[in-house]
Amino acid sequence: MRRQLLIWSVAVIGLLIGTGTAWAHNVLVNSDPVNGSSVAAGPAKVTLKFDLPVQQSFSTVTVLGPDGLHYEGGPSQVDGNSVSAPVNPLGAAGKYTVGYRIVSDDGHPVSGSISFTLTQAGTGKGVPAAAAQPEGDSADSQDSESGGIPAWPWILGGVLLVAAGAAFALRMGRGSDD
Ligand SMILES: [Cu+2]
Repeated sequence: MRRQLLIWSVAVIGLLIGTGTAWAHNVLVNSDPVNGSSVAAGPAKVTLKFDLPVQQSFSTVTVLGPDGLHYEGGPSQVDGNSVSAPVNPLGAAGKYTVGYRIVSDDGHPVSGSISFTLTQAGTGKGVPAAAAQPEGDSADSQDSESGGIPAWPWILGGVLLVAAGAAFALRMGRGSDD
């Protein structure tokens, strides 16, 4: 009975997709500069675009240079699905990492990074991390994180369902084949 296996597979996949959207956070879909790109001159600002609206509070964007110094030029601004931050003139040529930490549409914090390469050194000078950090930001961000619901019970539940479905389908198949 192959059909049983098929039905179970479809049911389990459907369930996983269903719970998947239930715990889905915002996902970065685009950026300017594009992740992995090379630029000859430093951008005046960086923009990160997500698939869902970003909440106004607690969003931070940092630009870290190859010299370990920060080049973000001020606090980030949220506009719908996008978060942008002004960028100071860049310094040394090399890889710049744009780190982000946002509060997603469902209230969960989402963080990650993209990078781009500056091919020609600019005239700018970065600042050390401590000076670049917006005041009181880290404490606020941690508060928002503690309110999140962990995803692991859902993942564990999904894994158990798949296992149960597979075992059931195998037993059904074996019984009818014999
Ligand atoms: Cu979430």
